[in-house]
Amino acid sequence: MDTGMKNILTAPFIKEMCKTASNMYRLGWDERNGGNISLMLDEGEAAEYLDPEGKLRTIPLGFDASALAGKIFLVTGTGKYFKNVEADPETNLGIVRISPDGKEAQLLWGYKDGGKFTSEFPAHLMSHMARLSVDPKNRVVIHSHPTHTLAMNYVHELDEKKLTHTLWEMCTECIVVFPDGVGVLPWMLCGTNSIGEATAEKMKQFRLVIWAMHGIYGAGRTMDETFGLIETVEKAAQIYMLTSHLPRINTIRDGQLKELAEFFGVDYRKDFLEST
Ligand code: 2HA
Ligand code: ZN
Repeated sequence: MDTGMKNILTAPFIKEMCKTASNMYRLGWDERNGGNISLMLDEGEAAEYLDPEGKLRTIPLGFDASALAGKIFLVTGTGKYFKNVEADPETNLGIVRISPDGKEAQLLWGYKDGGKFTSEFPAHLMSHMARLSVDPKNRVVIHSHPTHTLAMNYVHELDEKKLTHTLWEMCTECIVVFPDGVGVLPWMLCGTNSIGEATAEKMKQFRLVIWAMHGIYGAGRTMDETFGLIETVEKAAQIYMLTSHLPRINTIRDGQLKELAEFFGVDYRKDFLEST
């Protein structure tokens, strides 16, 4: 039967999701079932590949997502391994539409083995809502367990100003990539609405939020932007972990951070510089 639909496995959004999950796995950031990704799809683009009436089943969300009613998300599955996404997207990923009352996700494609979305989907959706309220172009939320970022959590103070400042000092481009800094949540139980609400609250100010001793959340307009944010924090954390036990002879000074931010025209957290 020719439905006129394009093959979804050829869709750019599926390919990009697969590539991102594979990259993150190979970087060692997403062991076992660690990490999750959600991407809000353009409705017109999704309709080229999916019958909007072709609802496979509904899955309760467990919180009120009515602000996202009708929105369609491509999201990694619970218990699924990033390692396996590329070889079998239809089992490891799903596409869901938020129901009109915001209480359920309508499964349009994927989770072929009867699975469902990541346990962190409430945190993702709440983060989408928070980011959309400050940036209507936000589309992506990524959660990951990058190694050096996590290591740094054990040896550096988990204070937003101090942590951001240290990261900015580690690579010249950091303040340009994440001028808004990095938010930090204390250790909290994951997979709950509470951590989702706390993450979303931070997301109103930050595109990056550290979950202490667990990992990081990033949000952005595209997969590249969001991945790049996490990648840049991870690079800075790696430099920190390679150098923090050695005598520090050189550093990037606050005046230089300011010069960078001004030259590249970014609106940075001025209160995160030491001198303020
Ligand atoms: O989905 O990373 O935080 C696995 C996780 C939960
Ligand atoms: Zn996690």
